[in-house]
Amino acid sequence: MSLSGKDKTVVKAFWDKVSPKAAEMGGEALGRMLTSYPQTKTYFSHWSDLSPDSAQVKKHGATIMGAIGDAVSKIDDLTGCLSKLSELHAFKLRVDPANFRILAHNIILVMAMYFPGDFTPEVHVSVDKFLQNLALALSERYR
Ligand code: HNI
Repeated sequence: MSLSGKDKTVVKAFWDKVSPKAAEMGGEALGRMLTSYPQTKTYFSHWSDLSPDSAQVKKHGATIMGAIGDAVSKIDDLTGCLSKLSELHAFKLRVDPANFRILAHNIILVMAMYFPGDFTPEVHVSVDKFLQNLALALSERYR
């Protein structure tokens, strides 16, 4: 399911709205993932606090959204852009790639919470496709 030109335009325009709030939204999405999908907590067992209010969760949520913002700006080459991160998650962090979709789901949810007016069904379908493509690019080095 490749991104059309229209998908890319829609994602970039929506990201322009989101980006001032992206760091905070990343913390919200990560905190929700860790609570609602507790199996994901195993990867962060070295952190002292995995609650949604945790400073570590907020900081890492901002880091993740920073990487996603970078991917938006390189939307024509997601595989190249995410190659290093894919390698890190595959061989060092050993994250099961099924979890990328779980995080993507939580990010979509938080986008709808923060931007209920802007998050139209049209935006939803393009952002969902983008995050699925991002998850695929992050899974590229698992071989
Ligand atoms: Ni992920 C570290 C980006 C999904 C577990 N992750 C990072 C870093 C970035 C990043 C950036 C920091 C890299 C560095 O230090 O050089 N992660 C992303 C992105 C996604 C993602 C863009 C998907 C949208 N990561 C996930 C998922 C899990 C995950 C779904 C597990 C459920 N990531 C980790 C762990 C670390 C990590 C664990 C190391 C955290 C630490 O600092 O201890």
